[in-house]
Amino acid sequence: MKKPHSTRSNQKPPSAKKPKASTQEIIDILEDMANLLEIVGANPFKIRAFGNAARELDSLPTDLPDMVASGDLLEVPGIGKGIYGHIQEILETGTFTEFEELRNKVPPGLLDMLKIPGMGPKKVKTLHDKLGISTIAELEQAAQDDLISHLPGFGQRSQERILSGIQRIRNYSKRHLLSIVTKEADTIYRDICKHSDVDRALIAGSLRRSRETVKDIDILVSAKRPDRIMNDFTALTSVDSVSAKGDTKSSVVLKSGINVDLRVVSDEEFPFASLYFTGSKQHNTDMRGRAKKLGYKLNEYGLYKNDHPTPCKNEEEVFRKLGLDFIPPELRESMGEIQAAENHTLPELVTQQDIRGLFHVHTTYSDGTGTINDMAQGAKKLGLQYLGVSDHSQTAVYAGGLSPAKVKEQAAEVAAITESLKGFTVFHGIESDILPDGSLDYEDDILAMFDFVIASVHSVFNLSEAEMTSRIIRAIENPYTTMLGHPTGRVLLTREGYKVYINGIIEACAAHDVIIEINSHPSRLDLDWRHLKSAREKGVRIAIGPDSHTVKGMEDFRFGVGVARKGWLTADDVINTYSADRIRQLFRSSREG
Ligand code: DGT
Ligand code: CA
Ligand code: ZN
Repeated sequence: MKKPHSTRSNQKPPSAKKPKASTQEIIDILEDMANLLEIVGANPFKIRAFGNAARELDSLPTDLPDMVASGDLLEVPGIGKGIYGHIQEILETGTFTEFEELRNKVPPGLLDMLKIPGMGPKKVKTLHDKLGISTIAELEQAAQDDLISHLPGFGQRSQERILSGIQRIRNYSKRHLLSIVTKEADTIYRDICKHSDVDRALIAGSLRRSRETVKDIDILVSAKRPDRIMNDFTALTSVDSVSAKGDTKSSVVLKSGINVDLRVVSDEEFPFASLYFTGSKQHNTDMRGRAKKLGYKLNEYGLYKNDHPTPCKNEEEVFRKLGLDFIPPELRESMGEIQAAENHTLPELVTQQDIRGLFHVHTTYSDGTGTINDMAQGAKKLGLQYLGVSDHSQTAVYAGGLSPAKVKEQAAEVAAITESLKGFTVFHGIESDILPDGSLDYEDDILAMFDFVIASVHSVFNLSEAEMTSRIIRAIENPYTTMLGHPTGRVLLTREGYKVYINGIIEACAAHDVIIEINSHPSRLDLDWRHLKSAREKGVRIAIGPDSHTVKGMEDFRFGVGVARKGWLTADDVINTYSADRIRQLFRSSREG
C-alpha cells in the first residue's frame, strides 16, 4: 500500500540536501535505540520494531536516501510510519529526538559495556539492576569478586567470559588504567625483590609518576649477576611471551596484555638510571639543562664534571649536587618543579597517611552494593575516622535515585549508625544531579537536610561549551552545593569529558567557596591533575571522593591521593585530612557563607 503523497508534502525531500548520516550510521543508531530500550525495560514490541528495522535496512537493495525521498521505504515490511519518521529525522539532523532523550537518561557506561563480546542489553540490564554496575571497571571488579556467577542468566563460565572479553578489549588499547597496571606491577615487583641477586629495585616510568594512564611497566634493578635475573624474570608465570632478552634489558608481554621492560644496571649507576627512567622525558631534558648550567653532564649512567664521575648514593644526592631539593616523582612533569626545588618552595605533598575520611560513596539506598553500615565499617578498617555517603538523587531513576521520603529515612539511619559507631562519624550527603537548567534535584527543604551536597552532571552531555559551563556555574552558585563532583565527566580510555571551560568553573568554585572533587574512581581521576595546581593557587579546597559502589572500591582513594600529589597539593589543601569536627564546621559555614 502506497501512502498518499500528502503525508510528506510539508517536508522537503531529504535527498535534495546532503544526508547527515550514511545508511550504516542509521542502522547503528537504530540498533543503539533497540539496546537502550531493552536496557530501560521498555515495551518488547517497541524494542523489536527498532531491531527489525535495523536488520531490514541492512538488506536494502537501493540507496536509503532515495528510498526515503520516493516513499518506497514505507513499503518495506517492518518499517512503520514512526520509524520512517525517525529515519527522516536522522537523515536531516544526524540523530533523532527520542533517541537523544533516552540516551541522556541512561548512564553512558552501560552502552560501553555492550562492546564486550557476549554482552547483550539483557545482561547489561541484569547487572545494573542487581549489582548497580554501570561501568566496565565496575563490571570487572564484580567479576573478580565473584559476584556475577550467581546472577540469573549468568554462570561461572559467563563470568569468566566477561573477564576475558574485557581483557581482549584492553589488549587492543595502547594504554592502560593506572589501577590495573599498579596491581600487575606490584606482583612482579614483589617477585623481583625476592630474588637473591637483586640489590635495589624500582618501578620507574609513568607508573612511578602516578600518571592516570600508563603505556608499559618500566622496572629497574641493580645486581651483580644480570643474566640470572633475566632468566628468572622472563620465566615468571604472569609472562605470556618474551619480546627481547639481553644482558641489560629484557621485554615481555604479560598475560594481561601489558608490556614490561626490565633494565639491570650496576649499583653505582642505579641513582642516575632511576632518575632517567622515571622521567618524564621533558623533566629529564630540564634536568640535563640544569646540570649543564652548573658545569656538569648528566645522563642515565652518571653525573660528570670534566669527564670525571661524581658518585651519588641515591636520587636525593643527585638533586643535592645540582642545588635542588628532592623532587617527588609525581611532580616530575616539567610544571615548574625544578625552579621550585631551587628556591626551596616545593610544597610538602599530601600523603595517604594524612587522609582521615572520604566523601562520595554509594550505598544500597541507590546503586551501591554495601549498606551504610557496611561502608562505614569498611572505612573504619581502612583506618579512617569518618565517611560521607552520597547516593544518587531522584532524577537518576536509573541509578535508584532517592525520593524525598527515602532521604528522610536515610537521614535517620545515618544518625543512628553514627551514634552506634563510637568515635566514627557518618556524614549524610547526596550526589545531586545537576539538571539541564543548572538547578539541583530537590526542593530547598530537602537539600537543607543534608550535611553536604555533591553536584554532578550525569545526563544531557551534548551541550555546547558555553551552555555546559553556565549550567555548571549555576549549580556552583546554589548555596546548597558543597562540592562539584567529577567536574568533566570523562571516562579514561573510553570517553572524553563533556565540553566545559574548566578555568571558569575553577574561578566560580573559588568565588562561591565550593570544594572541587578529585573523583578517585580509577577510570575517572577527574578533576585532572593538570588543573589542580591552578585551583590551589586560586584557593579552592579539594576533596578526594572514591565514588565507590562497593566496600572494596573505597581503597581506590590511593589513586586520588596520587592525583592530588601530581597537582602539587598539600595536606591543608585536601579536606580529607581534616578532623571530623573541622569538616562539620566547614560544611556548616559553607552553607551560611
Ligand atoms: P608511558 O610509558 O608512555 O606511560 O610513559 P613513560 O614516561 O613511562 O615513558 P617510556 O616508558 O617511554 O620511558 C620511560 C622513561 O624513560 C621516560 O619517562 C623518560 C625516559 N626516556 C625514554 N626515552 C627518552 C628520551 O628519548 N629522552 C629522554 N630524555 N628520556 C627518555
Ligand atoms: Ca613507561
Ligand atoms: Zn557521579
